[in-house]
Amino acid sequence: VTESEILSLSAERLRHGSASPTSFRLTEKFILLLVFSAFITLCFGAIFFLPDSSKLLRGGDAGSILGSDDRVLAKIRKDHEKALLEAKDTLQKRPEEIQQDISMEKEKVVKDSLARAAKDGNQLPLVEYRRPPGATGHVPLDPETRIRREKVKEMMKHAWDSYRRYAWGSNELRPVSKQGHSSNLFGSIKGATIVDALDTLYIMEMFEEFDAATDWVEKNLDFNVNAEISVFEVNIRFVGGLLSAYYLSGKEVYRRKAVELGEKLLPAFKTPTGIPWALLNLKSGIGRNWPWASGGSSILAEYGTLHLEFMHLSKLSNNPEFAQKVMNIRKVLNRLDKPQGLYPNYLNPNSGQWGQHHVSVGGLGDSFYEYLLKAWLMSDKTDEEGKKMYYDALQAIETNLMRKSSGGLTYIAEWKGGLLEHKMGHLTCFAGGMIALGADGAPSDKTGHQMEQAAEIARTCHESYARTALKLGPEAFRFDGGVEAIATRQNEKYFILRPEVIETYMYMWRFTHDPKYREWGWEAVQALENHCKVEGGYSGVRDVYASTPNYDDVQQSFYLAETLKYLFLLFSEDDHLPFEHWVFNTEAHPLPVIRKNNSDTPNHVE
Ligand code: DMJ
Repeated sequence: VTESEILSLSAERLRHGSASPTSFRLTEKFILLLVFSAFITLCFGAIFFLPDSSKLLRGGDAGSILGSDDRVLAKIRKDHEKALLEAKDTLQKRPEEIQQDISMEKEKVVKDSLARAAKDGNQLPLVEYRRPPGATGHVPLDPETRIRREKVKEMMKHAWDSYRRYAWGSNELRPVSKQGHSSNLFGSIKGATIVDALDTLYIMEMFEEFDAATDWVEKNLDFNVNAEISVFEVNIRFVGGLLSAYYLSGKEVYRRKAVELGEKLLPAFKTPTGIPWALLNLKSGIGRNWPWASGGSSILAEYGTLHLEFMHLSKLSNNPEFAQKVMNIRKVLNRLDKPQGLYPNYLNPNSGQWGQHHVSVGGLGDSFYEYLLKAWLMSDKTDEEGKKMYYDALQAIETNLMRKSSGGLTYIAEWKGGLLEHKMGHLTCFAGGMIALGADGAPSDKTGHQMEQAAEIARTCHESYARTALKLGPEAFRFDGGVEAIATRQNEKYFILRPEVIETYMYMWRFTHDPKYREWGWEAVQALENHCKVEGGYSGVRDVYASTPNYDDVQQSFYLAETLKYLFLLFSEDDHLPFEHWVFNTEAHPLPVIRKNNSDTPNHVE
């Protein structure tokens, strides 16, 4: 029966007036029966197929259905009340408390996601790699500078090829005996020279060598060692070297290895104050301090030289723990009284009190000051705390340690409980470069003064070289007993290929373009070639005042990381690793400035 047939039947009935049920014709009755039985089938079907039908069929009565509705309603009401109470609680909190809750919640989310990632075997979050400007440079226009730059590259090639030939995989090379050398600073971690040299190879565009080094790192660099290492040395050379190699090349293996090693260093911070131990067993995670350091103290230049690398580790791993650890060091230091505004070299990690009141801008103190300034620069100048600590410390150093000799040489002495020792270390010579780097950010009336100080320190350090037979600087020189800028003790006359004087020439050249700094750098190149170069590489010498070199038979890894890199940059254009984009760690490993518009800026992590 079609719709139109039913319609026509109804129309006919209308035409004949209203019809009683008894007057239905057979066909009509049949159609009605059909419609009725369809309706019954539909109702019956509904009992089976409606969502709650099973309950009905299981014999659930109306009361129990109503009961479950009540329960649902009660739960909704309870949730609602709970949410209201929570909202009320939150509104009663102070904004700082709310902020703290948010950061704790955020931290928890990060930790959970890291734990999940670790479980998946994928330890690192995805980061977008963008090469910062100036990773490689171009040939200088000036022909003499071009030749000098090429010469430095040749020196690097000789140092690297010799290491590769005689000591591949060892930490350092013995260039006279032509074999490997292992210092106990790295425990049984291997390949210090390879990791320290990576970025120098890259910036000199020695890519075949860089690839060979990468291959070694991928296959052999292993931190799962049951041995005690120096936290400071491993951080500045290995973590720093790996981070720079990552930022220059974008190769993931370097990010992975840097974070892996950073995690291995974290147990060093398990002390009552959070001031890390100097030495750490990488397997057991047990730390201790150097036995000779004032009553079990940690060393300022060691625990104070982790900041730059650890901020980058947090950035590259999304793990805020690294940054928190180094920010806590600052907190501890800021709570302490400083004698004359100076930072003693020794601090006890258990009591949080200073050890002996010895102050130095050379060994045991040096890079702590450097990292305060560079933390500020690397944070895109947002780390105001680091900035203040640096300029305050420099003021105290100027007042208490900086002196001028009767011959007119400015030097930075050592301070021992208020008494001055008129000696300046080769290590202290880095301060010329540091002061020049910070001069621009100093209060405006101090900028010129600090540039002068930097230039004077550079001149003094140059004198310490010029007054020797080999034209290489001694380990320490004195300004007493009638001498100026000369080593008087036999055990201070050695030169171990250190970079600090050349580092200062490089900074001074960039800031002043005074040609004398390139000349002084070139003098150093000639001295290195004449007195340190041997068939199997470059060696340190035991006495710079002797007319012929007595070799110490060690090619230090920092010779490739720092000395040759700073020489190369001294003879390069300023846009190669420009200071507005890169900050050098204390081992000369370039780290990019962390831009403030990036949500991962150091202050944000803090
Ligand atoms: C390097 O390892 C670093 O420059 C450190 O800060 C001090 N000593 C050596 C180089 O002399």
